[in-house]
Amino acid sequence: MEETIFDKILAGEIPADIVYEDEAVIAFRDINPQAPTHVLVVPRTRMRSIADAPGKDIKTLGQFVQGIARTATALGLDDRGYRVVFNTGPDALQTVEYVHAHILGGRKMSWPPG
Ligand code: DGP
Repeated sequence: MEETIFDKILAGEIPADIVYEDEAVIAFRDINPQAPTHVLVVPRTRMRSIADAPGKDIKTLGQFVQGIARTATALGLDDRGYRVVFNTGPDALQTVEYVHAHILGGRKMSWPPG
């Protein structure tokens, strides 16, 4: 798989505003925020998108999901709530081919999403 911008952030080669990290994930603020709080959670184990999840081990996937929840807690979003988005493939406008969860919060969301 080709190296992505998130590989470089994980390797410390380019800077990011990191808000949470643990042994399994790193979380940093999106460069183009769509809400008052907009953070990307990236697992240290590479996947192209969430569509690769069936081929990954349960521990890696579980730690990824726990990392998303822990990041939201660290951001103080638990009381008001937040949205988690996995853009997957061209119809969903996925632009970075390294799986990432968007955490969006700090405002009332609308539904359906655009
Ligand atoms: P997606 O469409 O789901 O692939 O979203 C990728 C997100 O990554 C997009 O919201 C902008 C963000 N992004 C792209 N390049 C960088 C970067 O260099 N730094 C940070 N912090 N975010 C980035």
